[in-house]
Amino acid sequence: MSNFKLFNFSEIGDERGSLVALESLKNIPIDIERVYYIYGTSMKQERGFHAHKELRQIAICVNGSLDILMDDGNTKETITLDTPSKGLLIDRMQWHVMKNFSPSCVLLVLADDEYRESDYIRDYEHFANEVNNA
Ligand code: T46
Repeated sequence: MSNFKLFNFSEIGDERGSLVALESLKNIPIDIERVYYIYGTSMKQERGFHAHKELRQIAICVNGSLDILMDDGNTKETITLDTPSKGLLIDRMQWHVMKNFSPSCVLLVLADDEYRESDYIRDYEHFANEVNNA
């Protein structure tokens, strides 16, 4: 049983292809305020290395694949995203590292707030202290 939440989205498919529809607070547990995407990453690059104090996000690999190392301060788990029909909840106070990007990877991220650098914890020791003192 995983400590991290992976959603299997309903696919609406026919001979023309597949479609996934996501609606705030309906089939995803966040109210979407911002959307960004990451692409053009190389296999050797790793990104992330932070946790968010308040921000909640859903990460969806809409093309290609990558691994996301998730760490809530107690449990670490590597989750592979390799289909547009799955979404990973990156909840508040979850350290995450994105790696093993396939050349074609496009990672779409839905976020429930605007960009705020002050919401990031980019130092692992600080993160671990915050989690253990919570
Ligand atoms: C996260 C993971 C999954 C902006 O100006 N606006 C934005 O909305 C975002 C997301 C980033 N930026 C700027 C901040 C940095 O100067 O873009 C630059 C790259 O951001 P960062 O180094 O934080 O990228 P990643 O890939 O390490 O992390 C990103 C998100 O920042 C982060 O919130 O959870 O993807």
